[in-house]
Parts: sequence; structure tokens; C-alpha cells
Amino acid sequence: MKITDAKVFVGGPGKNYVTLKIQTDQGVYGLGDATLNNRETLPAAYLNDYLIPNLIGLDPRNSEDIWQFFYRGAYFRKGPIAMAAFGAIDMALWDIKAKLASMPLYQMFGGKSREGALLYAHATGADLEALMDSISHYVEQGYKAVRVQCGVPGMPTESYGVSHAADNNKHYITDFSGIRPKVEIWDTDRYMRYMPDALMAIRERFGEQLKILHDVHHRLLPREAAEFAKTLEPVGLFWLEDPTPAEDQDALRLLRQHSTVPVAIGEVFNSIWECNKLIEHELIDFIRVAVTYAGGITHVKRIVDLAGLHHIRTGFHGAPSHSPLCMAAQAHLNAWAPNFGIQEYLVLDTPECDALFPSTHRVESGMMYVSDEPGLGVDFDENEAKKYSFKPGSHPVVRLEDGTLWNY
Ligand code: CS2
Ligand code: MG
Repeated sequence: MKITDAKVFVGGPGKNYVTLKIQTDQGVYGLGDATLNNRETLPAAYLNDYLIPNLIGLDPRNSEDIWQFFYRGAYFRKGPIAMAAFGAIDMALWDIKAKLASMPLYQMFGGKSREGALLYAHATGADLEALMDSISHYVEQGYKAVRVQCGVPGMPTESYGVSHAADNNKHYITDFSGIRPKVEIWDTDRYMRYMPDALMAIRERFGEQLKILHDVHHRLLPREAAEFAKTLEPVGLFWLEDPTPAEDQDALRLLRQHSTVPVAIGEVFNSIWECNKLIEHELIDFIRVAVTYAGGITHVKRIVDLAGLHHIRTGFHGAPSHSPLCMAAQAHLNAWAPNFGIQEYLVLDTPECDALFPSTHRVESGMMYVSDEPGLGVDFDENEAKKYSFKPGSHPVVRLEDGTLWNY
């Protein structure tokens, strides 16, 4: 069996999805996602210029050897661009493998460990009252877990995860007005003074059953993060996400010494080498890698297994940064993983997105039910894809009030 062709498509409704389609000489094809938010043309170029020319003619069933060939075969390894590009190939090869076996992908890992996977939604508000309304909206839809972000009084601009718009998902739409990012101003003191009481008010309003998550988006220094986590203890958070910048694997030691608040980290990691110490030293409780830019199913499964040895559960990244193909790969891992924790889920299923990526996965009352179709359970409509092309966009950048550049 041979790979005969592979094509990359860039574009989508309100997003630049990077989609790979691999064809074989037996008519079976596989799909993969290489979307790297706001840097989408780069994995596409890596695929077109380096990987695809080497892929043609290989046996698609040898997904492990193909992964090793692209990883070890590149002297300059890792990084989100390369890992997103292999991630897409790897996803597509697992899609082919499961289709050849006429099985849903989760069967290739060991079958189902659960019927539905717990999801969390994103609630957001310009102020606490707007956030409360946004939380109610998701609770009414049956969500048992909600991530909460709200504006901080006196903060000079909007900041991460906070929407001033009526649409709850608005904070996620890339700014397509151009390649130059808008600037947000951040003030750690205001944030640290305001958020603990705000989170406590949410706990009081929604009761003890709601699983409350909060994302710091890498903004605190290790000592600040330790103090913040300690102050949040009475809230009973499900998790505190990315309290410190992710590059420093030792930064969480101080937090661990001062608090038992569960910590989730990893959405920016693209290899096991960026989280092995965090996992082995049990400095986190949830690992947040995404199948797309953490090197595909082959590599993420290894991270999940390592995490499982250390009582760490999964909480895969699920922002609209990834396409429904990544969500599908994660849905299959979530169905299988003995150490599954939760899945981030942003409502992406606009009619346009469903038309581009017809899917047989199901979301109901805050749970995701994996597809039983052979393969990933998501298709890609090439005719629909003709409607879209690449649009330059950007994330904001963050500065302190004196102009110092900070972490987005
Ligand atoms: C966010 C990320 O979902 C989250 O938890 O922190 O989605 C992040 O802001 C985006 O992926 C950036 O592209
Ligand atoms: Mg996050």
C-alpha cells in the first residue's frame, strides 16, 4: 500500500484552518489538522516544501516509522511549526489505519473507557455581572464545568479571555484587520486584588456542584502565582490554568509548596521534552497539550501515558485554534484514556464549519460523545473549501502600563 498524493488547504469560516488530505493507492484517504493559530502559513509551507515530497510512495500503515523519520530525520527538531506539520500527517495516517480496519479510531487505542467525555465551556464578561449571565447561559445548557474570565475594574484595556461583546465566543475570533497586533495593557496588582473575591462570588452564586476553571494565561511570576493560588483555595477551583509562563518547568515548585489548587498547563507545549519534568515531579494535575501541535496522536498518546504514571489527567486544549479534525482526534483519545480529565470545548459548530467539516461526533448537555464511524469521524468538503482562503490576522500583544512587553 502506498501514499499517492497529499494536499494542504488553508482557510475556513472565521479561521485559517490548515487541513491535510492524504490519498492512497487503495482509495482510502486520511485527514489531519495543522492549524497553528495566527501562524497558519508556516506549517502549510513545511508540509508542502519538506514533508509531502518525502511522504509520497511510503506505506501509510507505518505511522510510527514515518513519525520517527520526520522527527529524527530533521536535525533541527521540535517547535510548534514542525510538530503541527507532523501532527497533521500523523492524524491522517491514524485516520487511514482506522478506516482500513473499519473501526472508529478509539478502538485502535484499546476501546472506550467511558461513554461521554466531560466538556468545559468558556464563560466571559466585561464585568462580573456579565460573566454571571454568561455562566448561567452554559449551566442552562447542561454544562457542569465552565471556565470563567471577567474584566477587572480599572484595567486599562480589555484583556485575555474577556469579551465586551454580547457573543460569548467573541473573545476568540482572531483580529483579521491585519498582521500588526493590537496592544492590551496588563496590571498584575489589580488582577490579583480583584479575582479571588470575584471567583468566590461565582462559587456562592452557582453552588458547590459547578466545576469552575480559570485561566491566568501565563501572566504571573512564580511568587505571585503561589500567593494567588493560596488565596484561591476557598473557592475550590477545578483548575487554575497557566499561572506562570510555560517555559520554566521549575516555576511551579513554589506554587506547589504553598497551595493544593489543581494546576493545568501545556497548551503551548509541542513535545514531551517540555513537560517531562513537570509530569515526573508531579507539579501539575492536568496536561493540556493539543494533538495538532504536539506532534499528532503518536506523540500525544506517549505524553498521556507518561502523565498517567504520575496521577495527572488530560485536559486537552480545545480552543478554535484547532479545526474539528483535532477535536475529533482528541475525542477518540478522550474516549480511551484511562487518565481522562476534561475537554475544553468552544462552540464551533456554525453551519459553515459543519459544512466544511461534516462530523458524526455529538455534543449534548456539556458532554461529547465520540463517533462510531470508521476513522476520525470527520470529513472535509473540498468544494466548500473553495469558498475560503488565507486571511492575515493576529493575537494581541500585552504591555505593562510603562510599556514593558509582557506575556500574551
Ligand atoms: C487559551 C488558548 O483556550 C485557552 O485556554 O489559553 O486558547 C489560547 O489563547 C489560544 O489558543 C491562542 O491562540
Ligand atoms: Mg489557556
